[in-house]
Amino acid sequence: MKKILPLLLMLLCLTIALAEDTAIDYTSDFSEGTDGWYARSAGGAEVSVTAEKGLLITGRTATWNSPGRDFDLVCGKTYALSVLVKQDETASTGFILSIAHTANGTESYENLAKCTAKQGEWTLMQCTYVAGQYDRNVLYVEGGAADTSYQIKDFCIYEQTQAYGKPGIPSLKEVYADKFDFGTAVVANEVLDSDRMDFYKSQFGIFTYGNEMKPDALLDVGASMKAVRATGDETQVCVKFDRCKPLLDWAQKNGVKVHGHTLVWHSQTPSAFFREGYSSKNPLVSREVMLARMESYIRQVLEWTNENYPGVIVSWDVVNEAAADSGRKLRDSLWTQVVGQDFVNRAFEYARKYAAEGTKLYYNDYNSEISMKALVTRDIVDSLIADGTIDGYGFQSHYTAGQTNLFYVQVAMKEMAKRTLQDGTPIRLRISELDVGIPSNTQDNWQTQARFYNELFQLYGQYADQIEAVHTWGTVDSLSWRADSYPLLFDSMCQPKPAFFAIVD
Ligand code: 9MR
Repeated sequence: MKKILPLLLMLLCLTIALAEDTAIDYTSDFSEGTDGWYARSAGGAEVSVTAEKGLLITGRTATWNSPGRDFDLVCGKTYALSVLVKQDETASTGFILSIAHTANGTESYENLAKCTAKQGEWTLMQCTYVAGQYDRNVLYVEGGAADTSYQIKDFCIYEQTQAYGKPGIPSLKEVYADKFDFGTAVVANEVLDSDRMDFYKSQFGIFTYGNEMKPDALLDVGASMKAVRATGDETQVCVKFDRCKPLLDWAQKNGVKVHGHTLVWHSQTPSAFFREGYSSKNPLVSREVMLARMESYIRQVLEWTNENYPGVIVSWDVVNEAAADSGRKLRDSLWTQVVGQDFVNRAFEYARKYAAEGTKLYYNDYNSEISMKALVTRDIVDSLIADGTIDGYGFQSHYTAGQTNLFYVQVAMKEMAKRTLQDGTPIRLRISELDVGIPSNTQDNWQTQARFYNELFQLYGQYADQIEAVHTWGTVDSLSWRADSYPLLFDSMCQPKPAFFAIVD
């Protein structure tokens, strides 16, 4: 054993050294050539090095033509990216830093960061990206009209290797354990980073997917179209669950709860769902067919999740954002056009029919602190209470420090909290998508944001008996849907911000 030990140690060091070598830490260097960058184009576009040591793309004939480079990204690893871009052709032009990834021969795209570059000014784009499961990853910068020429330089990408969070910080879920569940929403690739998820698990007790359980993720339009063709039955609905499985698998394995978002919504729902033969060119189906499709979709989603992940999904947003932005009425949508004014009631009726016993059913909406919208959301909730199908209301809570008036938030909560369900219990409340934007990432704004979060949580404390859960809509600023407003409790390096300490201290 004594003889083998040094050998084993050597092997271990070698493995660590090799592993470290593979972590990307790259800055573009155009001093001796194009450094592996090339023009993404079907021919015609070219890249060349300029006197400013930038990389210029010329001869573009399509908007997707762009300077790109292949990178070996590792699934689940988090990368920090930045690049400077400059154009000399128009007063100002928008640019996007994007990734083209390929899996099983199919290329797909994600936009990672945006900027507007004024004529002649080097302009910065930066972001964080968690890599997905792909065979090839090409990072590229595109923008301007199809024939605009532009330069990039100082493209940096490095793998974030420092620990998530800070040792010894309090845990949100533990601090609020006697009041309500503390949760967060994740974007698809976050779930692939096991270290990140371990940290999230130490902070949060309930998780939501930002996009992967919405109708556009679960409805299989192609298969539904084929099923209608094969049977002549317009009520056929086919669903698929590949996109939502990673979080559900992780939650099941780790004994963590999930909140489902969302069964019925006017947005992120393919318009083909509402049309004959699932073809976007065809006329809308009848109310009867649409109700049958709605019931079938809700039944299949709830049955599949109940069978495969019993007890994991404890609550659902059954309908999201049905209230109009102005006027005391429902929002005009394909749901109201095809089904009519009772589509929310029908969705809850079906959800109640197929949900496992004890699953809490929520109606979820935004801006419910704003006068008319507050009335409509209460009208919707009242009609669902009369039907006996609802358990609670979700305040999305996308706020902006300095703009959102906390007094109205307080009034909205007080009014909603007065409602009693048919069994005599008070309505459940949920803060479902909390984030608080600030204009820029400065110490002063961080403090203003911290005060806002602190006041909000004082309010939540007053309603702790009725609040089931508070979820922030994401964890780190750079992966938020409002990344430009730095609205969350952790910065892009997953370090706690003053807002975090303002609600745990
Ligand atoms: O966080 C989601 C973002 O990644 C999507 O681009 C966006 C598209 O609609 O939806 C975001 O989530 C929304 C949620 O589903 C409903 N309330 C508003 C949220 C922010 O737009």
